[in-house]
Amino acid sequence: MEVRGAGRIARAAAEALMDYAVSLDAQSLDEFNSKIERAAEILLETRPTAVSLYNAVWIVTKYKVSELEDARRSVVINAKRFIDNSERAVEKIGEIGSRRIRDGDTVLTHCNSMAAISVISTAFKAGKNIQVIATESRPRNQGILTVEMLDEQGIPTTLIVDSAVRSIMNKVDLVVVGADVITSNGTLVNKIGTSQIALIAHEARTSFMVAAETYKFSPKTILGELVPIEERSSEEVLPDNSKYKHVKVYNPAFDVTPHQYIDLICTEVGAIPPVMSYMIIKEKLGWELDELASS
Ligand code: RI2
Repeated sequence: MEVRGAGRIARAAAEALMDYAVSLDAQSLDEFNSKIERAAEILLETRPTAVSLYNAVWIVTKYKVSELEDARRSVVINAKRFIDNSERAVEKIGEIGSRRIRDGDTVLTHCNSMAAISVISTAFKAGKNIQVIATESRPRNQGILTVEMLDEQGIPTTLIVDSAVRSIMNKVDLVVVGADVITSNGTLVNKIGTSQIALIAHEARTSFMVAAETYKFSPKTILGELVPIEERSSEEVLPDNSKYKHVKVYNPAFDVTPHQYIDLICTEVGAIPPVMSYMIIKEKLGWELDELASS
């Protein structure tokens, strides 16, 4: 949990693989490949939900070479390119998504998404007079990180508890959230609480936008795989529950928002309706079904 945010997790994994490849002691290409494969497995085990991690590891470890030193070079080149593209994607999402924010709008965001914050701050830097409402995002309160970041930029922000969303939705013009995973049919998996915000926005006819790099789309969902939802420690919710004999804590970190509640997904290659998600997986991520089935 030291690295948080789906994009940051992906970049950290790419960097870790790069550093490991540079210093890895191997006598043959086979030995290098199997050590990199093991490192990739260890990284993937750290977070079951965020597909950004899976895509980053896949992109960085995809090379076809016959010499050991070429393999080492490939990992370094792939990782650097991934990190660079990922940072540029966040900027581009800001440019594209901010066009949806009008002067005078109130924007609600949840948790701490760099992609969503990029949309908000790009609109603010363009001179739009906006207000932000940020949820606390229990149980780890990542909303506090968001308000800190917005405050540093001078963006007027109101912090609310998660359960105040319905009370305030009539004052909101647009909801912007990030993504941990987007499936092939445009379903969103994001920080717990996102789906009830989407439902409330839908009821109030408030637009709901997702800001997500293309590597947040999950290729495996084309094969029908379900997205595993990480359940985190009970101590995040109740620091000491040993005094209760009949109480347990259920603490899922993410929830599922159906595509019907999403107006738009803003990626670095354009703003798309959720039903176009399949195209992103096929054309941008370039996955082939047989490759997927064997990975
Ligand atoms: P960026 C976070 O989850 C939040 O759910 C956020 O919406 C999502 O990652 C995307 O964040 P966690 O990994 O990649 O902190 O846009 O549990 O920064």
